[in-house]
Amino acid sequence: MSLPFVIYTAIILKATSTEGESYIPRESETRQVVSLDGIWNFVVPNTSNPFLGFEYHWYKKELKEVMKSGVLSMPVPSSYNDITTDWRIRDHVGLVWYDRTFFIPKYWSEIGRIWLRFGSVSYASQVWVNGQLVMSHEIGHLPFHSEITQYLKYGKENRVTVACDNTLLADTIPQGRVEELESGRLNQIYSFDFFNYAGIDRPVKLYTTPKTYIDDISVLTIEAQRNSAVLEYNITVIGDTNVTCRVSLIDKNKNVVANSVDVETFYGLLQVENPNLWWPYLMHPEPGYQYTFQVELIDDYGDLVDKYNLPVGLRVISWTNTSLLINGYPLYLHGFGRHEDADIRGKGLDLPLVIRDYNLIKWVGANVYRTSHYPYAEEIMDIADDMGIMIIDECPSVNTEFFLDSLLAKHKVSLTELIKRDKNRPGVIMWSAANEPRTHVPQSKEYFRKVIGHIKNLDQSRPTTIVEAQNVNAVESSRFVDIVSFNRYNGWYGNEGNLDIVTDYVIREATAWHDKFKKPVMMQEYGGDTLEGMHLMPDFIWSEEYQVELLSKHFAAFDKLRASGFFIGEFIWNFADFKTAQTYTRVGGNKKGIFTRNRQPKAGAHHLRKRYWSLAKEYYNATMPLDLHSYVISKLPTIKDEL
Ligand code: GCB
Repeated sequence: MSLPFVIYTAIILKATSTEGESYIPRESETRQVVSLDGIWNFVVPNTSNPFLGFEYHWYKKELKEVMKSGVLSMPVPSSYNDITTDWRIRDHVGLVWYDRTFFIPKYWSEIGRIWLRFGSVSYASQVWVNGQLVMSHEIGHLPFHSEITQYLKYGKENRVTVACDNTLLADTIPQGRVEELESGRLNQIYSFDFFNYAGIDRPVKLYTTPKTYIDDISVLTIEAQRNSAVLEYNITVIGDTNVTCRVSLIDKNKNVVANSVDVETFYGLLQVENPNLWWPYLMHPEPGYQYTFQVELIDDYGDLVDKYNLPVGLRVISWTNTSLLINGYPLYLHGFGRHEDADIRGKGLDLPLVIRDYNLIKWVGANVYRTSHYPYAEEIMDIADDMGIMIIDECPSVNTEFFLDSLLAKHKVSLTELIKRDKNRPGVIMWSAANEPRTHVPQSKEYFRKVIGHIKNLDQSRPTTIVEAQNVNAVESSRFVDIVSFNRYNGWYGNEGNLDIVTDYVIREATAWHDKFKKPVMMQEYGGDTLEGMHLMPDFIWSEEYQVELLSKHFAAFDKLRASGFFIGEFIWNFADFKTAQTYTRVGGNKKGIFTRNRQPKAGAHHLRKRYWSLAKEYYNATMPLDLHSYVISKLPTIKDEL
């Protein structure tokens, strides 16, 4: 079979790694941010010639000028797949095109530098401004940006064009395969269990910086005690480095609690007396406390050149062979695996949904989730930092089957970009290098030794994990990590209907992982598909009763394991129902959520809530919500006394 897209993905996928400033654009006295979100023009090319757009230079004109018809309206940010009524668009494999126009005020020509930044485009993309190629990026769920100062027309209308390719192949992250059907249509095949949504799925921003600007900031809490904390910082500046860098740590009452001026190295330490440490939700009455780390560049005349305000939390993560600690206190993690997923918008960032999800996370009493199976939007991460929700930050490597050198290189790039993006976040407590790679395959050992080594080169302040699903006896890759994670679907993909075996199986397996690797152990996935509103008694698979019972059998195992001293976390799969590829094992998607896709609770959510709050009470003496148990009966001592 000839696969034209293998060639054009090769063109489009020539990744130019993003350089410099990796943090989210924020406005300040020296910076402006303008959103390019809204309705863009959208074209799905005639698949008989996927090259058409490149051959005819569609990026040189407006799509509406190029095309006689077929230009659709597409919201940004959103996945494009479920917006239209056409299954061909939903299941399209290959390139799609977006464009829109925008105005640049005349005075911006004097402002310094203008940048264009995409929160993510899935999977690969090329971007043109006024017909000139300004950047290419490969791997979804990660931001990229480029300076576009020289490509803009000032005081005039400008145009941005994006070609986006969703093709997954053996050396993309994640892996996939494409087949040509008898009908001539291309079909994307992948083994991971979520819909391969695509498009400009996160915000697009134009922003300005001065010519001399703060390029990158790294902060690291190196000491977090009750009466003192020490923050190490490292700042890089691009442009005229003959500026003074003033650094201040400002508390929520706007008091400067520490500062320093360092002309030479832009590196230093800040000491804070009686700090407000960053504590997780439920562990402290004021969780998620963040200071503002303010960086100012000052020129010889004392004028402000550039300024950036970064929220920072003071906290230290540490770990031993049996435990994970924050600020010296042992953690017990109780949370979820999740997805960025909702009807219509797919993986598109949707702020009402984001806040609803956090309200549910808090309601249910979870203190953590894993960004299964890819990095989540920065807006979502910001709220976790702010609310004190801990995050296991996963890169987009899921179900890796073939351990190619070319894949390893990209896997490392995905981790570099992820760590660059999230290195300063207090909520991120661990890096997950992959979900369910085929680690029974011998080549996986060397592959993951390199992957974990790469993470350690970039950040040693957080532990690492690989979320394993192969038989513990066959796995070697978890030798390299700090915390062992495993997924297992007892009572669902094995022994379905036999819930009486679950507790023992879970205890046995968790113990085996610990015995083999001598590391703390977490169960990262367990659960069963549950059709909302389906009630069957006695419990039967797919019913809400079965999910409740399946959870209970795991809870019993977790309690025994907690007592054993090495078991540090339980994560139900999944927070909410989500869309998958079409298969006879999925009725409209994966239904293992304790919430529906519409974010309403199943019976399992109420059940889980009682456990998570009880754990929070037991470990951190959290105050239980008053509505945890609905009113049933009061003791009437007077009646008994009278008898
Ligand atoms: C898994 C995967 C997850 C799936 C889940 C399931 O092991 O990690 O992506 O969705 O099983 O429900 O099958």
